[in-house]
Amino acid sequence: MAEEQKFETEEKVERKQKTGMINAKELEEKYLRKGMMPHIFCTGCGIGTVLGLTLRAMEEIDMDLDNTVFLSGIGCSSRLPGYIDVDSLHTTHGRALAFATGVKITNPDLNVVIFTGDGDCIGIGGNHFIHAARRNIDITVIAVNNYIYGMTGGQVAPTTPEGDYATTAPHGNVEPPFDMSEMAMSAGATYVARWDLTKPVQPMKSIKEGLENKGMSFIELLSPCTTAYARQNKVGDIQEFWEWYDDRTMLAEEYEFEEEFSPMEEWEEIKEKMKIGVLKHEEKKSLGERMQEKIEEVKI
Ligand SMILES: Cc1ncc(C[n+]2csc(CCOP(=O)(O)OP(=O)(O)O)c2C)c(N)n1
Ligand code: SF4
Ligand SMILES: [Mg+2]
Repeated sequence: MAEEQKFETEEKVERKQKTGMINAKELEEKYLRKGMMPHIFCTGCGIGTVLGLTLRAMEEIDMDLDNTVFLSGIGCSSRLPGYIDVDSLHTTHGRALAFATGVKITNPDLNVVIFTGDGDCIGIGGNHFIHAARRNIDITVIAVNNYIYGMTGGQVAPTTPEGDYATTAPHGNVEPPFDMSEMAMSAGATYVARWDLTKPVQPMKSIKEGLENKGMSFIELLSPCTTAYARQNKVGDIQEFWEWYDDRTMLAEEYEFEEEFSPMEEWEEIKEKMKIGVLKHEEKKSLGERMQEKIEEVKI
């Protein structure tokens, strides 16, 4: 190895030991497929941030890339597996969890990770989502909630807040929105976290915990769609998006405190906010473990 190169490698190792971080260029070299740039995402879109956070989480746990598969359905967010240099399946709209179930059951040792959008996950894919959570299958679902169907130009999604605008709701959405994380928790997922992307470290930590959890992990990331959502809802720039998240979210512990102690009139306003944080983390047998036990039981 040339002296310069050797130095660079030692320097990288030392930096990683000190800070636990590798820089963006090193992440790109190690994890991204060559020839995929420029990417398809609009300026300011949060999906690239989701990718960066996922790669950092993978790096932190030294994920075995030869033993990992990424899956997705259809949507802007569902394009992500195409960028990562590991085996991947880009499936049909809403069906990534059905494919993932098959992959995990037939190859229990694989790390199975899904990128999905709010429309993909809880709209067309809602039924698969409920049953993957109910089974507590050992997969990690990273859901990009941008409150809209981004790829197809901005139609109402099941998560679109009431009153917000979309191409299919030009006078404001009249439907009550769906809470994906609440659904994941009540259906049986064992790790559930929700963060907006203004938080620099917490979402990465949750992706890491999700990857390590033995069971269904659901990480919902509130992500700006700077084109389809922002234009119709007059969110001018990324700064306004950050204020938007500040207005509409609250840390789970604070929310629970307010629920108990704030006067009724104040609570009426607060209760509409979305709780963010690690919302659930419990140990429960995964589908694979229960299947393995059954195999042992019926063995002659
Ligand atoms: C069966 C089927 N129905 C509809 C579509 C059209 N379609 C493609 S992406 C999409 C919505 C994606 O929204 P979301 O999952 O929120 O992803 P985003 O683009 O917002 O990241 C729709 C309706 C399709 N490809 N297949
Ligand atoms: S349409 Fe929205 S979600 Fe899709 S790439 Fe552009 S900003 Fe991102
Ligand atoms: Mg969406």
